[in-house]
Amino acid sequence: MKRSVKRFSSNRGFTALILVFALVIALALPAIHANAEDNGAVGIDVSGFSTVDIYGNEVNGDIFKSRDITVIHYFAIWYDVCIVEMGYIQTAHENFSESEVGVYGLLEASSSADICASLMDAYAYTYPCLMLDDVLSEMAGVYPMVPQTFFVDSNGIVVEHFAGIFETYEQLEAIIASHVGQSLVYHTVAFIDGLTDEVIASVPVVDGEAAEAPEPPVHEGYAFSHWDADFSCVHEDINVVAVYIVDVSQYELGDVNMSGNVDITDVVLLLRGVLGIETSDGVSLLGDMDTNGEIQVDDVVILIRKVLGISA
Ligand SMILES: [Ca+2]
Ligand SMILES: [Ca+2]
Repeated sequence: MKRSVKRFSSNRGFTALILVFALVIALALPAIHANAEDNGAVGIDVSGFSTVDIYGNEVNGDIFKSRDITVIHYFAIWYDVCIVEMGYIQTAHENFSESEVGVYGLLEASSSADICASLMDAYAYTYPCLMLDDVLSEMAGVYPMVPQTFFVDSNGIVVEHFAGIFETYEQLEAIIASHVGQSLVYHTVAFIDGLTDEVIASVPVVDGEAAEAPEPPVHEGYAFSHWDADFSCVHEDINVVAVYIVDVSQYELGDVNMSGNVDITDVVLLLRGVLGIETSDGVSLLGDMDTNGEIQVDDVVILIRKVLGISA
């Protein structure tokens, strides 16, 4: 198995040109980098990406399906450390089986595909390089920096995110090796708004782990009560509904249709409630005019008097 990292012995004139170009641009642009592993993009689902490579060939999320792990190296051709890392990426491309490990470059937006193609040709780099689409941009945009390297599992979920510069090729290889043969099973937890039935968030969760709940939407007149299912240890796809309760403090007693004022409509609704024709949160929570704990005819009488202004 070939282990050596490629050196840049060929085409020195081209290298000089690129490095001068890199220096000029690097001085002009805020290239931020840090030698740190970070969980920034972990959990992002990129299975839906659809783009082209630097030669215009179509590539989509199917590339993840057959592999244990896919490496995506986000780089710029104007930044010299990225050029060095391209050598590491090529070595990984050669050292690991393509059926187990996918290896791709992802070209930063201001870099030219044509110049990138010339650069790869000059160094005989053969791994494919992708152009950004919206899905990949979201992943790469978690931090405004190059280089970054993303490790994506067979479900298309980012499972590791290395933001910054690899000190050695071996550092990259160790991360790849740690993921080979470890394809994780994921489930989807759909968090649903109990008032509107809309999906608030659809969250991928590793089997046996907990989902992180989104912030429940705010609804006027209601207060969030609880989620209706346990999602602390997920073993299947589940729906979790946000349960809301009427916030009675926001309404006047007797405003059983929660319209903001008390009138004859409320009387009719409360009467229907007493007769068992109508049930609603408003009737049960705001119709108990004498606050005796139940809805009965006396409540309707008190409400009629209130609407007619006979009593407060
Ligand atoms: Ca009303
Ligand atoms: Ca009552």
